[in-house]
Amino acid sequence: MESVLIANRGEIAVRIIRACRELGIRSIAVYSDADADAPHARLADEAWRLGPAPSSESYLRVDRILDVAARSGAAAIHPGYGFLAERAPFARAVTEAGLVFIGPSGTTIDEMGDKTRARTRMQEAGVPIVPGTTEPLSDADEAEEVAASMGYPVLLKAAAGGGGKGMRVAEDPEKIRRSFEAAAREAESAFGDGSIYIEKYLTRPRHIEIQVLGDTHGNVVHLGERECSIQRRHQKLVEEAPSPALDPETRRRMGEAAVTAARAVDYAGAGTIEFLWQDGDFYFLEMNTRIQVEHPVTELITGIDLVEWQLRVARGERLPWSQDEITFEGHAIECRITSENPDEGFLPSTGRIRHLELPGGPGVRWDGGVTAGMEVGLHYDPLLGKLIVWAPTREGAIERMRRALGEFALVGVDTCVTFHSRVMAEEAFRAGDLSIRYLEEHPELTRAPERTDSELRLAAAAAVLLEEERRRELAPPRIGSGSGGRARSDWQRAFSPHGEAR
Ligand code: MV4
Repeated sequence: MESVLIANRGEIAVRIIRACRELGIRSIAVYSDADADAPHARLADEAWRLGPAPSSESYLRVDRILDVAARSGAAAIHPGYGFLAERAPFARAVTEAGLVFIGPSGTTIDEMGDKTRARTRMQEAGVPIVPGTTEPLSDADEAEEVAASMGYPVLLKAAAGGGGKGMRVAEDPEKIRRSFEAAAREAESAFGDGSIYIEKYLTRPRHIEIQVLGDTHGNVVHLGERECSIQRRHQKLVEEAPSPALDPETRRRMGEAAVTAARAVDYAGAGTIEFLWQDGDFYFLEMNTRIQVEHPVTELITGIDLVEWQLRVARGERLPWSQDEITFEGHAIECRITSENPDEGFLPSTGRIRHLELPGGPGVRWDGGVTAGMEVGLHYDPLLGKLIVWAPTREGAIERMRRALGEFALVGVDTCVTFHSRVMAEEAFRAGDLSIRYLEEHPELTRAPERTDSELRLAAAAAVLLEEERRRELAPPRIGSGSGGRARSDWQRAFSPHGEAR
């Protein structure tokens, strides 16, 4: 497997290219016209154009990706996450073209994509599932009957769904019929399949997921859990490992359940078993058959490079660890940095990145897919990169994250950095009191507070830069300043160590 085509973009494409390089594997990037100068296209050993900016004309074009794979001589394709990562037909097309798909088989992707089949497989394997049906409901009458027998509130879910589409809560018998019809309609339009099943509604659960890793020789291990409860509209914002809620015994039980789940489907590669956790009990929710955005927090507490091991497993290597040899050290937190304004309802922001200053120092990692000078548009997901920190304790990780967020400076598009600083300072978060209702319960995190120092600093930087740019555009080209060196720009004057922030 000397070469891998990365069928993705942004931070995950950069992440995979780096893992390829460390293994001496040739990296082949693909890019759309909007990404011609993007970091992933520049960092790879070679880069091939897919087509115009829209994903439907580029990153989702299976025919064009396979055509590049053939012309570049790629031996394998890594789908990353999103785009085609969990589309069984793509996985099958890759293997039918004689290439290695870095991920599980199309059959496994299909099986875990059908939420009722997944629940059935887990129930058979003895993995606890949320109480409810494992078959779609035939009609609103059956929904009414089953809900009455289970007790309200109940949750109606799309069998072909996931990520919250086609989901409806019904608090009482008056609502069940309307909720069932609405869920079926939404599921039909979102997935072309209106099948709906029903579960007992857990009112304040935590979202805790377990990372699993399997090879093609029947070995499966788990790499501990990630707490992913801080979400907005099913988009995770802050993740951490380990979860502040789990005691060692529950961690062992959940890990065991996750390994059982992976074995039940002969899982090969990196996968994630999602659970809901409430009042000390946990229930299987879904299985994700891809590398996830938040994988770095697991890497930092286990010391295992998950993308490297996806590649190693894909080329037939055996996992070198028994479960007991997987150890956990310290605490890691990830903040997703998106081009969204948290004080305008996370409104997506576009523009050119005029300036980017990244944090560093001990225990700070930036997995990014952007550089200064790049245009941020609306074609793709607003994720610019992830800021991840590690420290020996959770408290240490929180303080380190606060420092790192304070060092982060991006001028040109809005970001949600200030939201993350507020979360790190918020007492329920600091106490580990989390659930999927966190944002709902802390509305103050997404209001415009009085401007904080770092916000003032950033506003000043932006004003200086924009003024400098305006002057540059107006001024005649400089022949060479008398002092021999370039005159110090307003920016340097304003922010040099001995300069005072305005
Ligand atoms: C649930 C639930 C409460 N009770 N199932 C959200 C999308 C999909 N992953 C399943 N989801 C949920 N299923 C029962 N029986 C609450 C959610 C849920 C959720 C789950 C995890 C993380 C964030 C969430 C946000 C809203 C709802």
